Amino acid sequence: MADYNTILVEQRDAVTLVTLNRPHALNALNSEVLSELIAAFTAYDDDPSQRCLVLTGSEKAFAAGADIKEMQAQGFADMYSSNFFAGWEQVTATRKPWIAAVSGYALGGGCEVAMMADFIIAGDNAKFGQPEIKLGVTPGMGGSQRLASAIGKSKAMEMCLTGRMMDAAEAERAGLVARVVPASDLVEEALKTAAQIAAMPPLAAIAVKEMVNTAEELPLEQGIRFERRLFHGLFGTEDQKEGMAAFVEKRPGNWTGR
Ligand code: CO8
Repeated sequence: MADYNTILVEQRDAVTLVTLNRPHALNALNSEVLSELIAAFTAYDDDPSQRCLVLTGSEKAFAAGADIKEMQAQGFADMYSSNFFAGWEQVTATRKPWIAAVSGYALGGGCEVAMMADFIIAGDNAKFGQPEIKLGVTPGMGGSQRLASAIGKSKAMEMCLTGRMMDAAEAERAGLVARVVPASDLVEEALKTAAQIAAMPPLAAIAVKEMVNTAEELPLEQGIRFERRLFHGLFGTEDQKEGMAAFVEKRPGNWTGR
C-alpha cells in the first residue's frame, strides 16, 4: 500500500478506509491532500478486490475547509492559471461506491467533499457549513450546486449567505445525510454499511451510481430512458444470471463482476 503524508489508507476485506490525517489543521484540504486523495481513490477504483470505500476524518473534524493558509496569498491569475482545485473532479469521477463518514466539522471544502460522496453518514456531533462568505469568497468545490440540490434553494441560500452551521439532526431532516449514528460508532457503522454494499454485484453498483447521479443532470424523460438502457445492459452480465438463479434457488448470489 502506498505511503501518504496527509491521509491513512487501509483495506478491510473488500472495503477501503481512507482517513484524512492533518490533525494540527483540523484536516484542512491543501494541494497535497488533494493529490493523495486522487491517488488513493484511483487505486481503489482500479483494484477489483475493493468494492466500497469510506472517507472519514477525526472525531473533531472531518475537514474544516480548504486550507486558508495555502490560498491566502494567491491572486486571480494564480488561481485561474493553475485551475486551482479542479483536481477534485477526479475524485468525483470515481466509478465505484464511496461513503463519507462525517464526525465534527465539515465546513467549506470539507462539506463540499462530503457532498461529493455517494452518501453521507454523520456522527451525532457533526456540523456542516459553508462559511466561505466570512472570508470574502464563496463555495468553490461544488458546494453551491450540491447543497442546493441536496437541501433545496432556501436552506442552501441561508447557509451560504450566513455561514451558519447545521447540526447532524437538522442535516438528517434536511436530507443532507442518509443517517445519523453516535459519533463513537461512526467509523464502524460506516464500514458495516460499506461491507453491505461491497457484497452486492459490482456492475449493478456502478450502474446504480450512474443512474442516480444522472437524475441531477438530465430531464426526467431522458433520465428514465438512460436508466432503462442500463437496466437492459445488465442482462448481458453473468451477475444477472447468477442473481436471478440464486433467488429462484433460495441461496446467496456468488458475484464475479462479469
Ligand atoms: N485552513 C487552514 N487552517 C485551518 C483551517 C482551514 N480551513 N481550519 C482550521 N485551521 C487550523 C487553525 O488555523 C489552527 O491552527 P493553529 O493551531 O496553527 O493556529 C488549527 O487548525 C485549529 O483550529 P482552531 O484553533 O481555529 O480550532 P477551534 O476549535 O477554535 O475552531 C473551527 C474550529 C470553528 C472549525 C475554526 O478552525 C474555523 O472556523 N476554521 C475555518 C473554517 C472555514 O472558514 N472553512 C472554509 C475555508 S474556505 C473553503 O473551504 C473554500 C472551499 C473552496 C475552494 C475551492 C477552490 C477552487
